Amino acid sequence: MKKIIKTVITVSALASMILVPTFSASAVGPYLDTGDVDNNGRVDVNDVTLLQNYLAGDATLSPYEAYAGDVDFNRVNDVVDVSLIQSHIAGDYKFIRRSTPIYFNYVVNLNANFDSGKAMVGMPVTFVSNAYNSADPFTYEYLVNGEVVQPKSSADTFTYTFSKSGTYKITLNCYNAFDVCNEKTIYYTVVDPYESDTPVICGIHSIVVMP
Ligand SMILES: [Ca+2]
Ligand SMILES: [Ca+2]
Repeated sequence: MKKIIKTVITVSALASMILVPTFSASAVGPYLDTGDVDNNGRVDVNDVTLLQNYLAGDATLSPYEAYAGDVDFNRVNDVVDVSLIQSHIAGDYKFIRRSTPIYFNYVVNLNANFDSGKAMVGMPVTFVSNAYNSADPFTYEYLVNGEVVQPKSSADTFTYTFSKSGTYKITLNCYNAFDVCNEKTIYYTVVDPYESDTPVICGIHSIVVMP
């Protein structure tokens, strides 16, 4: 049987919803002061002590405290940060930047990579995402119909092969450096391939963004 591939737009009840690019406005949250490890509004010896205790294994730091205590912004809390905070308190050192804004509603995008495959049963599809306007590094967790299909990691893409036709809820939970989660959900429709004397029909990517 001669197979001819043809694409057809998948239509679902959800298609009546507005198709828009995945985008959300960012909003500025409070600022984190560099070196203010305990986040009490001033940089003093107590911040040095807390960081030293953490390095000695005698204290834990929240993501906010760890970020404020990484005063050379190399994503590591170590003795260099302790020394720099001490120098700062003594007036001998100025931090690279004095504060960092915390964005709670930062921009998260999630889409199918339209070149990765057709939206068809048995065909791997790669989803891509990115986030910006907040403190990085970002981490990403992906869910299909509420089930985690790719655990939280630095990977901003995931590939999934659908075994049944239908409309799927694809969710991205994105976390910024402060572990603040922003969610993005899309609906993605997958169709069955079939063969006949007329062209084989398969789906193209049909995405509906949650309002
Ligand atoms: Ca402090
Ligand atoms: Ca550091």
